[in-house]
Amino acid sequence: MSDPWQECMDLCVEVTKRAGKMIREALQKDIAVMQKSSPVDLVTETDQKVEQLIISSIKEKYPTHRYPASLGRSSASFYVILVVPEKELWSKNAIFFIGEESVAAGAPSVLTDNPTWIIDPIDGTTNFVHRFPFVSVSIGFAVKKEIEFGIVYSCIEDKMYTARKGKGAFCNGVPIKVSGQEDVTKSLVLTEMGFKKDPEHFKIMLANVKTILTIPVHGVRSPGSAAVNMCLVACGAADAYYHMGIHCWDMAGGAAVVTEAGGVIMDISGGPFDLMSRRLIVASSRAIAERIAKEVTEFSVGRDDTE
Ligand code: LIP
Repeated sequence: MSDPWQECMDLCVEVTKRAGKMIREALQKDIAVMQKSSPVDLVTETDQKVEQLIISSIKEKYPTHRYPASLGRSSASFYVILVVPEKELWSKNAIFFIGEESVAAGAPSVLTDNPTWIIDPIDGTTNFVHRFPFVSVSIGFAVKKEIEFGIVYSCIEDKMYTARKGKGAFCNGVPIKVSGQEDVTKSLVLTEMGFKKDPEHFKIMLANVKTILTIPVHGVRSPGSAAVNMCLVACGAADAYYHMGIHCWDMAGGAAVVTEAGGVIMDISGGPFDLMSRRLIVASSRAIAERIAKEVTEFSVGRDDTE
């Protein structure tokens, strides 16, 4: 049987390349920075332009792909949310978008069983603003809430990570595999550290880093792009990555890559991974993922589909 999503994946790789080129060109110019939810939650015009490029390119080929709900016209003129009758919202044949900047502009963030493009135009916006070289375009495509394919283009490094469910993971066309490391004391662990508005959450985040370091592990690193972090685990350059407080668009592309590279993905509690839960652990082995789940203290980050 032919692969129903291969054509979407091929388009995705091509569009992601163009998006990466746009980001590299923007790095040559002045970057105007705006704030979203807090002084450390940044967005630039490039994030918005790249998402417009991605969504309009997909819509050019597939004009019926759309946002999932009828919210009317949002304040950003590009993000025209289709008004559709209530009964058609979850229509069987519809294919939806969830995009970081579309959601910021008022589009819904709901994952249904319908095929859904999950798009982060710039994963690592803070890195982009500082020209710190881990900046990626990340796109995942989920069907029945399972990721069918994922593309992460680390566009300054020019590394194109691709993964199709059941068909392996690749970097620039070359197959990649996790390290297979089982011994946490020999592992390199990735996480992200940032200011948290809630002082209790901030304390727990820092305490978690101390707990992981004192296992001891070989080291803890923070590259600054969730999608790149997952790809670093996927190609064996790191052995684990954990994070609380990211979004489905930060996770969808990389989740496919790390899973297809033989990695383990789970919730921070050690339970099953949930794309809308805003938290995850990925690792080279179940032993390391479970040990991190045991060591890390959780704090509440809400969900992508209820905020
Ligand atoms: C970012 C993540 C990063 C995390 C930031 C943010 P964005 O995504 O990739 O790892 O520390 O808080 O979520 O906002 O650049 O797409």
